[in-house]
Amino acid sequence: MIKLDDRITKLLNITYPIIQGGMAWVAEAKLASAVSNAGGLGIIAAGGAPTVAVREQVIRAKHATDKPFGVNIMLMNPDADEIAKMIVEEKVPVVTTGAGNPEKYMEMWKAAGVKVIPVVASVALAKRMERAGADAVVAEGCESGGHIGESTTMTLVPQVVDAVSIPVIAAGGIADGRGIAAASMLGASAVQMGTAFIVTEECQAHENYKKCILKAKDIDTKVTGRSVGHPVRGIRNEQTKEYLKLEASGADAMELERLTLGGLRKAVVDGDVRMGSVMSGQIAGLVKETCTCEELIQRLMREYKEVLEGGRMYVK
Ligand code: TUI
Repeated sequence: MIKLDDRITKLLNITYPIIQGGMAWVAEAKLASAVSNAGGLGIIAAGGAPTVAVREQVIRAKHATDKPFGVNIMLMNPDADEIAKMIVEEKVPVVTTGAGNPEKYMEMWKAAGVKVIPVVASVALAKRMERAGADAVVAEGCESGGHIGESTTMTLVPQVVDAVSIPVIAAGGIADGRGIAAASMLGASAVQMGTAFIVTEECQAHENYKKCILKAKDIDTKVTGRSVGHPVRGIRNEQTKEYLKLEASGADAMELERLTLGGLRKAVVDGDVRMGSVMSGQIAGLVKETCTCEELIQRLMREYKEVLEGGRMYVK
């Protein structure tokens, strides 16, 4: 029987090997603290927010939990340098990064005792991150929502596991105990999930956003932005339809950006799921009910154990 090892739970001082992904606009203090209180690792997403707003979320999370939590820095954020320093000032226990290479901050974070977990979409970046002193990496397959790489979770995770000695956290396409068991078979030490946490009661995303995920079928996500080198996965709607039409007609980056600028805020905060960006992973089709973070994590662990003990979860 193959089981997830305890390298990540030990490293992060958490009960369950389940990490909630840092989703811009969606992953705020309320969600992150609920996940941490339930025994996983909650993460506050900086997204494109200014430092002052991210710091406020960190302070809120500190009031809401005494368990470890993390901050995700989206490295294209113009405030990334400042947020990187704020993490040290506020003694945030864990930092994850996305959409870039965080090497220039590693020394500062390591010196301050912050656990550093870059999200990578390739073996090359995983190796580089290990050399730079990362404590672990999240290997994120292109089943994920938001900004994605080229490889699937099934192909990326074992290749990253073979290429590095630090623990690997699998992400992309995981939303139940079967997914966690599969990740353990590929050599992962933990999983990171995003889409499944969006529909939890503690997540403050707009009800329309949650409904889109709850009613999505297997084929309901689309990838836009491949032509401009910035692929983003989300639930198909009027915006993705128009975007893909423009892309096929050879529109330039400026024209395309007009369609997506502020689109995530529009969907998450205003509930405009027609013309906003409803970022979501391909696993949305498996996400069918709302529950608390505690209930979700308990269910995931129960299902995972059932699968390990002989596949009971598959019996109808
Ligand atoms: O970062 C993510 N996913 C994201 S970030 C995001 S914010 C956003 N907001 C509005 C529009 C578009 C995006 C939404 N989703 N995942 C981690 C991730 N990192 N996926 C892929 C990468 C990545 C890609 C290239 C990391 C590094 C990289 O190259 C760095 C290098 O220097 O080699």
